[in-house]
Amino acid sequence: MKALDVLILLLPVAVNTLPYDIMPVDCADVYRRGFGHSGVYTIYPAGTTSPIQVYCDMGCEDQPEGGKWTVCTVIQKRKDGTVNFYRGWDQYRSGFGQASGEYWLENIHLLTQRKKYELRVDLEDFEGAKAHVQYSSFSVDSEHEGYKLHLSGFKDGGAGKSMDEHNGQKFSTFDKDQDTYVSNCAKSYLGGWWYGECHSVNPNGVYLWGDSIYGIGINWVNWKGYKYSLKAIEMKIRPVE
Ligand SMILES: [Ca+2]
Repeated sequence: MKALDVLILLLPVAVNTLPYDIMPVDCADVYRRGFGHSGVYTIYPAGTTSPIQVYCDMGCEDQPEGGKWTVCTVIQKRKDGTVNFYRGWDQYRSGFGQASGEYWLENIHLLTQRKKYELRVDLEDFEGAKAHVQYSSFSVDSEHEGYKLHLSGFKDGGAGKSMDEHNGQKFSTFDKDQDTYVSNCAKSYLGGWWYGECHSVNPNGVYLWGDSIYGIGINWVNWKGYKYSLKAIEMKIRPVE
């Protein structure tokens, strides 16, 4: 039995508290239960019978002096090319990869319905340079609505506004073209993403160790252009206070 499960069993159940409320929905909930180390934890965004594994980053923002410790739920992670991200719709819906490594989290839509979140995306190139962006509001509509992306409140950490272009787009995979382009962007650029006509960032593209064929790598155009594929990228969310 995992430490987290033990803790949940030991949590006193208040008279008016449903089981749903005592299960952690995200990493912020995990942290509140006393787990302060970054690592893999179990969360229940879809309820008690649907546990999912996630990586919790318990220090996801460079804090100014006296700043608050910030906890993020990692929803997407690339770092070494060990997981294939060129997958179909069902795979993006149910999530894939390993919480300890590279993955796409299931139930991102459900998470963003449970709480209001902001988004942070951390980028790293193969020379060790880092950059990030933040959006003070991040949510994803239901599958019925095409998993449409909503972003606002851009704050630059050196990576530029590339992701803005994807605000308001539906999610597309090679087997479900919901982009706004005449052809199939997911097929052209070998990922699954909120493609428009087609992309300015391609976090779920092919892992290419630097040099990228135009647009198919893990590109972030305002930072490195269409011909550079990043070493690492992490998309993470935290509840708005
Ligand atoms: Ca299309």
